Amino acid sequence: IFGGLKVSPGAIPWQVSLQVRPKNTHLPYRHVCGGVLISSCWVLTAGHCIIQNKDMLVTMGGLSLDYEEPTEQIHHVEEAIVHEKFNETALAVYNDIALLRLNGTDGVCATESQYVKTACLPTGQLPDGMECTISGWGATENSSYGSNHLLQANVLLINQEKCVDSTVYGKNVDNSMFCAGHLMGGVDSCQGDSGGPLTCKTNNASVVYGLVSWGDKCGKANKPGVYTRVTHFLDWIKSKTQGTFL
Ligand code: 4AZ
Repeated sequence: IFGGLKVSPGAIPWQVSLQVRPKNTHLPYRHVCGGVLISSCWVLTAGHCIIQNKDMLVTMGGLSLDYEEPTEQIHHVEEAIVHEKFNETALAVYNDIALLRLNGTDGVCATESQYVKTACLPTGQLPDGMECTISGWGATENSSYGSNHLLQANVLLINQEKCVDSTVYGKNVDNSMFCAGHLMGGVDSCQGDSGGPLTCKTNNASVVYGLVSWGDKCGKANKPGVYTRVTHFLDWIKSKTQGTFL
């Protein structure tokens, strides 16, 4: 996160850290991406975060990547479902969404607490200019390695016509994506934040409106972050989780 502030305990309780290690090794798990808890056993993340043949776990309820906090829950990933039309090109990432099914019994995986809560799925489009929140442990203006403490920043939803303007991203952005940020630059998501939440508060509930996906570097003027448009994938999410969501 560029231009961010440290998150306070319990402020972004749906944030997860997706961590991987080579299969069947004792190498340490390392943070690769963010994700969003949407029900006890399901996490949304970006398609480009899924690396095949790796052991995967998610941590939630913690703020630091350096040590395990008493509030933290760790869950193994049983299955990663990447969108069938996920496609990463040199210019853009299309259908950049995946579902992680956590290991649990009788539909219980994550346990709700002050520090662990689900985000709501959106029910419709939100207005241009709305202020929303991004968060993650990704690269910052001071460190390309990222932050050991979870950071957050506020960004604005950018009009789609502006996002596809030739001075911004042009035709590389389709309607399964949207831009958010500040056209002046400085406040943005970055590498390592991918898959993490862009949430907006509507009717006092936080809805996961976007997932950190891609962009032209980070924090540059006229190159806002590009987010997976979660509303475009509601039917896909329902079809993949049906019967096991809540
Ligand atoms: C990345 O490389 C990446 N500024 C993620 C987000 C953004 C740019 C790059 C958005 O994963």
